[in-house]
Order: sequence, then structure tokens, then C-alpha cells
Amino acid sequence: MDVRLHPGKIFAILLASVSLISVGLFVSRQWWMPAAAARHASSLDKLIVWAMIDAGIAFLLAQLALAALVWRSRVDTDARVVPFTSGVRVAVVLSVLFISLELYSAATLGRRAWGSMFSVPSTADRVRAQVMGQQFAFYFRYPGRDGQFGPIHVEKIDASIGNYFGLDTKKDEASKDDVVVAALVLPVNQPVELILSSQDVIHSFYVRELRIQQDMVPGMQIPVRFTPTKIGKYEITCTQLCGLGHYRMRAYLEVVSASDFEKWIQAREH
Ligand SMILES: [Cu+2]
Repeated sequence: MDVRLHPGKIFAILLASVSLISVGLFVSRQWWMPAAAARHASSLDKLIVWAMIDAGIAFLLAQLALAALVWRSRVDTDARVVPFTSGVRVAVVLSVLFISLELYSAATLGRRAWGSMFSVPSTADRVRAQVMGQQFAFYFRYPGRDGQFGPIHVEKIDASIGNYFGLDTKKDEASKDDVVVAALVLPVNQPVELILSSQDVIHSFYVRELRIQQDMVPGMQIPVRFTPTKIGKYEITCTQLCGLGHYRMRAYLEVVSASDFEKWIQAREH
């Protein structure tokens, strides 16, 4: 008996194994996102899981069908190619149905996830901070005891003296107690509002655990509202290719207890 495998059969086995293993890595969560740490994250995760299941099934079916066809194929010199004309209409109708169903469910789930992030009202009880992006760092400003952000004077922005927000602390009463820092600290389980801007080019504010990724655009003040739910230290990275130093543009978000946050902010307000 000839036990040698035809190269086509080896290819079919390889294709099926690689497909099954790569889907298995996602199903077993070997390749997965870090645990979520914000209230809106569950609706976003649901959307991602749904998209992964949907794409995973389609991927697996297509790859296994291909592997099965390759397995069965023979090298026949006198084989004729048989066109599959009668199947075209069925294939088109099924594709249109499948894609419509996909778009409909993605839009329904997506609308909910989008709403949980961007249709959140700006309430007065939110902890507020401004985030300024510049090549290649993030800076954060809290309004201080008066709850007011002092005005930004663009001509006064000067990183060399640490005036990242262009504040005039001599003239502007509201600027005097503003707290400007290089790390973001937030209290757990309290609604937060961050206002994102940029000094130079487009940057992006990305925290994996918060499931938040928002561009920071020069000339715009973009609000991001969320509630952190887990104490911990999370990396903030710039995910918009913004120049030669893009790779080192990052900062840290520390989510702490309400009392630790009070202590931290009081030590800096003056
Ligand atoms: Cu950047």
C-alpha cells in the first residue's frame, strides 16, 4: 500500500489545522483583550464578541470547505472544468441575505455601544479634567477648588517652563488653583468627563481597559465621558501616528479610591 500523502492532501491538513488552531486561540481567550475597567465597556465587548463569532464562523466554514475540496481533488490530465452556472442566483441571494442580517445586527448592537459612550449627558457631578496632547506627551489639567478651568492663552504655551496649557496664573483668577500634571488620576466608580485637545497634530487617547479610543484634534475640544470601575494603573497610549517620537508617547492613568483621590488632589491644589 502506498502510504505517501499527495501534496494536495498535506496542504488540506495544514490549512484545516492552522484554521482550527487560530480560531481556538480566540475561543480559549489566549488572544484576548485585558479585563474591562469602565461601566460602558460591557456593551462594547458584546459587540466585539458578536463580531468575532460572526467572522469566526464564516472564516472556519470557508477554510474547512476549501480544505475539503483540496483533499478530494485529483490531478487528472483529462479532467474537464464544469461551470457551476445554476448556483449563481442562489449564491447571490444568500450573500445579500447574510450581509443584510450582519449589517442590521452590527448596527443595532453598535448603536447601543455608541450611545453608551457618546450619548452620555454632561452632569455637574462629574470629575473633570482636560487632556492636552503634544509631540510627544500627554498633560492633564484639573480645575482646582473653584471648579473652573482658567482660560488658555495660546501664545503663553511653553513646554520649556511647564506651561503646557498656556495659563496666566498672575492675571486669571480661575487659573491660580488649576492642577497641571503628567499623569491622570481618577476616583473609582465616579462619573468622569475628560476634554481632549491637541497643540500640534492629531493624537489619540487610548486606554485598552477603558475600551476608549478617541482622536485628539487641534482646534477642537472633544469630551469623553465614562465611569472607571476598577482600581488599578493603566497605560494611556497615543494611537495616531503623530511623528518620529510617536512610539514613546504615553502616560498612565491611575484609578484610586475616592479618599485617595481627595488626598492626591488636595496635595496639589494651591
Ligand atoms: Cu501622538
